[in-house]
Amino acid sequence: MHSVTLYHWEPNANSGKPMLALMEKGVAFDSHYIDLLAFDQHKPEYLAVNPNAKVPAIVDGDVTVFDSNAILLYLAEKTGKFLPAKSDKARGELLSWLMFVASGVGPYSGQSVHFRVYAPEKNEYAINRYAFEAQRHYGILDERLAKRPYLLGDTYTIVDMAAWGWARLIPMVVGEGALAKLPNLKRLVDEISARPAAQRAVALASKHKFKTEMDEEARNALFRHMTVKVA
Ligand SMILES: N[C@@H](CCC(=O)N[C@@H](CS)C(=O)NCC(=O)O)C(=O)O
Repeated sequence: MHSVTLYHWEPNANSGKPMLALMEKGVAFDSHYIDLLAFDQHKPEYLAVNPNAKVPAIVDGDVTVFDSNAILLYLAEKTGKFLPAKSDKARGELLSWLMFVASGVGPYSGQSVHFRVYAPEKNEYAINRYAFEAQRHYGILDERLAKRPYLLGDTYTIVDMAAWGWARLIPMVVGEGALAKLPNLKRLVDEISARPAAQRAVALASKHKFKTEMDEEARNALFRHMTVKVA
C-alpha cells in the first residue's frame, strides 16, 4: 500500500469511519484536515480530490476514493481485513448493510442534526420527520444486533465501523436518552468506542486546531442554500 493521505474534519460521523478503519488495519496515513467552517472543502485543490466538496476522502498513490463507506470498502478489499467470509451470501449481506448505513442511516441522521441543531428556524415538521426516520433506521440496526454480536454475524467488520460513525452521535441526532432505548446498538457502540483504534481516531482531533465559530464564513461554507434560491 502506498502512503495514504486522509482528508478529514474532526472525527465526526463520516470522518471518524475511515479514521477508525485505518487505525484498526494498522495502515499508516498522513492526516490532512479540511476545516469545513473555514471554507476548505470548496478550495480547488480539495475539489480535485472530492468534487462533492465533503469529507472524508483518501488518496492512496494514484487512487482517490471519496465517500466514507466507499473508503471503508476500498481499504477492506485492499488489505483483506474486516470483511465477512468469502461467499455470495456473505457478500450480499455486506453490500446490503453497508449501503443501508450509507444511504439511510447517514443521510437521515445528517438531516436530523441539521434541522434540530443548525436550521435558523425550528420547523417541527422537518425536525420530526428526520428524527423519526433516523430513529427508525437505528431501530433496524438494534433489532439485528439482538440476535448476533456484530451486524454481519460473529465477526467485527467494516459494517460495524460504518454504523459506529453515526450511532455514537445518536444523542445529537435524535435526542438525549435515545441511545439507551437501543440497548443492542449501544452495546456495539460502547464496545467499539473502547477499542484502542477508536480512541486513537478520536484523539487525532486534538492534533488539529479546527475553527469552531459558526460565523458568516462558516454558514456560507456549510449552508450555501441560504444564499442561493433554487426554486
Ligand atoms: N456521503 C458522504 C457524506 C459526507 C458528508 O456529508 N460530510 C460532511 C461532514 S460529516 C461534510 O463534509 N460537510 C461539509 C459541507 O457540507 O460543506 C460520506 O459518507 O462521506
